[in-house]
Amino acid sequence: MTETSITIALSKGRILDETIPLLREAGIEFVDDISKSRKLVFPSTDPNVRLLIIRATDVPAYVQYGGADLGVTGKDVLMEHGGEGLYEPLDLNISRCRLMTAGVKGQPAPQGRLRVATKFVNLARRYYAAQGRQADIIKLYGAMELAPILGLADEIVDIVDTGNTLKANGLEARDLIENISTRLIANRASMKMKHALLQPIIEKMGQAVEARR
Ligand code: PRT
Ligand code: MG
Repeated sequence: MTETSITIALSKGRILDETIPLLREAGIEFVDDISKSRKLVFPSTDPNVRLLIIRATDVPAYVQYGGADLGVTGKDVLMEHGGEGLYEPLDLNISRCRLMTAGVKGQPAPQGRLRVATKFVNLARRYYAAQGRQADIIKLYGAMELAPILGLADEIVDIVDTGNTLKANGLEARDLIENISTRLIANRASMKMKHALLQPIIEKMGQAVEARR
């Protein structure tokens, strides 16, 4: 990769739809019809910029290790990753949600040691430690809502938006851990070496975010 080109790692899924209009205002649009493509790397209308579409959870690693100069991912994912080697120049204020603890409705968490099921194991470990609660963390990759119902865990740590998913599964939200939104992240070395290329993109995306507030 030369100093004149940059790579931006985008999260596929719900974040992508809301990222596309912000990129457009920075002059960056897909050339291909991404819905019909099986590619992972896409050219853009800016000849200096190529775009990756990858899993949200993989975006921090790509940016940390320089596979991409910029990335777009949720604050939840960044908190779980830890943020080493990353700058976070912009809050994109999209895909907003809350990171919460939840448990079976009407069945308060037991005193003493807790069993907690989550895909956010690092984050959960830090959170319960900061609360002074002893917790055994059980790593799951999806359908966290099942764990308390089947007696696998006393609580889960998960993303809540409307609360409908919790409700449909007989659970209730308990404590707010963090308000979440999508962030623009940058590789530390790229911010120095490619500043002239990155700065205008960060600035224009920032203006697009402000215009929507
Ligand atoms: O699907 P995959 O395993 O590839 O990854 P992913 O599920 O992390 O991707 P995706 O696209 O579903 O979500 C990516 C990011 O979107 C998250 O990291 C959050 O930053 C953000 N986000 C915003 C959400 C939600 N809102 C959301 N509602 N991520 C997940 N949810 C899920 C939540 O896990 C739960 O199952 O929606 C359900 C809760 O929604 P309500 O409205 O029923 O409360
Ligand atoms: Mg998903």
